[in-house]
Amino acid sequence: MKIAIVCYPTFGGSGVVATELGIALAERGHEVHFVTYKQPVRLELLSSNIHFHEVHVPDYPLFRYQPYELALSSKLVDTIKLYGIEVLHVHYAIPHAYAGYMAKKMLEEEGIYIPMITTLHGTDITLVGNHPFYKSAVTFSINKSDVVTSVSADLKQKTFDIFNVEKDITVIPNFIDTTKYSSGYKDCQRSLMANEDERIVTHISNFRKVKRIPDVVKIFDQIQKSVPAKLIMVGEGPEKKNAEVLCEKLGLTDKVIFLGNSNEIDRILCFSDLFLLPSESESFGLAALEAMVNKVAVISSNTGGIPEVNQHGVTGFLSDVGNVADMAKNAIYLLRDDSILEAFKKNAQKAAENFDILNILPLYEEVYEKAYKSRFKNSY
Ligand code: GMT
Repeated sequence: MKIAIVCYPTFGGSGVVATELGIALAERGHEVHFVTYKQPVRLELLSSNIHFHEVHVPDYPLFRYQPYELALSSKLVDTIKLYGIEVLHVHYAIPHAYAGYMAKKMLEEEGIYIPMITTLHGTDITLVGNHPFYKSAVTFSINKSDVVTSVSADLKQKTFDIFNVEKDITVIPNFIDTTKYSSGYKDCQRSLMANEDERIVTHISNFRKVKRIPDVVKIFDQIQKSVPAKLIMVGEGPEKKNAEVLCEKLGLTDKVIFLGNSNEIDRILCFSDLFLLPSESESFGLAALEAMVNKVAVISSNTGGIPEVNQHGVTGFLSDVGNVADMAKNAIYLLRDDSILEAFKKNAQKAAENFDILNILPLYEEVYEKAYKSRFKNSY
């Protein structure tokens, strides 16, 4: 099929999922066209059936806000016509579903029907989309999508709770390509990060408030009082500075390494023992799944879709949001004992296999087929 994918090209989970999905679809013989304002970070190689179309928003002094939705919907119309695109898949409702719907209606004027699949990722529903300034437009664009998918059962329920949604929502969990990890790094070069007697604890995120970054530091502070350890913080975002200040205040500066954004997540996870994800809300927790497939146990909050990924007492532990003491206690339990830690790490890797791309990709293909067939029903 010829598929256009709209996503955020940055380090966020929704962009990562959209990019990995596009790459996997192309490997299965589909023709994939990414339409976004920058080449997606994980899209390193373009090939004959992966295309990238950049959306330009020219600066014009009259505008206080540059109209990205307008530029995106125009670019979609042009791309869909030029390449004979058969389905449009937008990731993250705001503003992609809105712009996608405008493109769809413009094309209808020319007798072209393009089905639109909207995948909800989390903050587009729970945080941003929920805001009264956006809510009507988000509700409208969800209801006008031909197919709506969500990355967890919890997010599906939240969407029904928050919005007046008339459409059914298909849950398609996020995925991982386990074959990429099965061989693994032979030499993790863990000695670059920690001494032999130290455990390595890792956190990866965009350092937004929702990630509860101070909890990450406080949990680690408790851990290192009982078990020799280092904390590796990967990512960039508004909470990073405060985290650095907190580390200094707690006397942790020589035990915490801030690495910034990285394209070498697997290399970092390769030498990690434990992953911390104490988020306030999390529709799925792709970062936790990426840790698990790399054989890293997970200490997380029990919020949103995380319990659909991290299994309490099996792949790690879940605690109430903000319960730093409980998370630290569970982390110490795992890190103190080699055999317990190894068992949890193995379980984590095994559980990640349930989310193998080979199981999940056909679910998206099914949705595309269904949406594509709906053009007969909707043609005029
Ligand atoms: O976690 C973030 O802040 C980034 C955000 C995004 O939109 O890129 O991630 C959301 O989508 C990911 C992929 O589906 C999910 O794994 C994350 O749980 C979800 N984040 C939240 O719900 C806070």
